[in-house]
Amino acid sequence: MDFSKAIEMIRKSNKILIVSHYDCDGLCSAKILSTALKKENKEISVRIAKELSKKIIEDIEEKFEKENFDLMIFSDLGSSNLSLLPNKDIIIFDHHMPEKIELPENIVQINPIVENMELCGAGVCYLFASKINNNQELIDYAIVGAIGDNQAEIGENRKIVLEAEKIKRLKIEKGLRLFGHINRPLHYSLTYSKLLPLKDCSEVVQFISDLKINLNHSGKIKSYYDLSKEEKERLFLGIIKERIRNNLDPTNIFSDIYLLTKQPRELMDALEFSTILNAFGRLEKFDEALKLLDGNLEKLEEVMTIYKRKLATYLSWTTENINNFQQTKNILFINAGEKIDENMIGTITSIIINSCTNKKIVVGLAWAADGVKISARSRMPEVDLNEVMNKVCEKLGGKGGGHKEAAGGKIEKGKEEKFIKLFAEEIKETIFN
Ligand SMILES: [Mn+2]
Repeated sequence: MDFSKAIEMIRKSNKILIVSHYDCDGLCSAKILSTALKKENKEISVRIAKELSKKIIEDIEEKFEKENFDLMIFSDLGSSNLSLLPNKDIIIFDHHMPEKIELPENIVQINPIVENMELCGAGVCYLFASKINNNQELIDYAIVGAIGDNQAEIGENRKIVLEAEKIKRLKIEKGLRLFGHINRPLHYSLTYSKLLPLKDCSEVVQFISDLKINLNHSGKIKSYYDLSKEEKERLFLGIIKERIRNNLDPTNIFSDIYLLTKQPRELMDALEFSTILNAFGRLEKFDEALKLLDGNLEKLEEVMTIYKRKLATYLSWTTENINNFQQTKNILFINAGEKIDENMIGTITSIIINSCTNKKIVVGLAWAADGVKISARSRMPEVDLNEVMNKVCEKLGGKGGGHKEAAGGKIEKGKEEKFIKLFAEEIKETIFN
């Protein structure tokens, strides 16, 4: 990736408007760019966007003109909307599939996909930041962005991971395959991990105490991270024994934990950090998210409580109705209408495909203010969701795209049934229901 043109544009400008995507990767991109550019004495303003519609781009252009900005940077978005972008000096740092038009002259685009590479948006921003100055400490956010987009082990992201380990900002440990290593009470993370064939929390608490592990840690409940080496060993052995006894594979219980050594405890586990940023984004707490990234943890607990409550409500609605949803042999359609917040339909489809169904593709549809938000997840290697979503949404006058295993789109309200039919046809199946 050649950053020279982008650097030249940065050197010439003073007041820069950064427009970034609202998910973990986008928020991390905004953090990296704004920190690095402030260091260069640029005046910076950040705008977080869920998507780039015509209306949003008009808003951005108006702000740009009114407040006399001289450069616009898009991060973790922009490439798929090239023809909508205004005729101003623009830099794009993105890793989404570019719109298939000739790149307008006013735009400098840095997109690893164009060069057949894989790197998350925050990774692109980090490489750029490290070209303009010493910005090593920003590597944390490149890693969190990659984890948020589920690609830390892939392509160029891997190189950044190795660099972070080398400068000791990242430590990768083998640990139990569960979520919330540092900040979740152990019995919760164990219960949700499904590592144990036990039904509920109280059985897990009993299991832990049978192993002579004291969950109490000066009035607070221990997390996985709080266990001593000996306690961890007892826990590993206990889980392995329990799994063998129940005829479950005892080998598949570990995963890598990415520990950001310089972050506060709340944000030290990169996976927890990415979940937090996604939660802030989906609740549209953009200012709070940027403050969190600047080290202000005041709102963390409050926002996460709201998020967990919402997620639990949506998830129980989905699982209660799962047998009534339209489905084919391979696809489950969660046509949620107003039952699920459009910002969270993607999370729900991810959870459902990972732990609540044997279907190979899950598609969620939820009402948004300006149409129906669609989110699809696939674990069928022969399917390219980016292509399918793009084609089907466009047929219905909407827009869609993304990645091979995860893609999204938007169509007009009332076209849900047509979408479902066309989508199933595109995957070449008939709807039985
Ligand atoms: Mn991204």
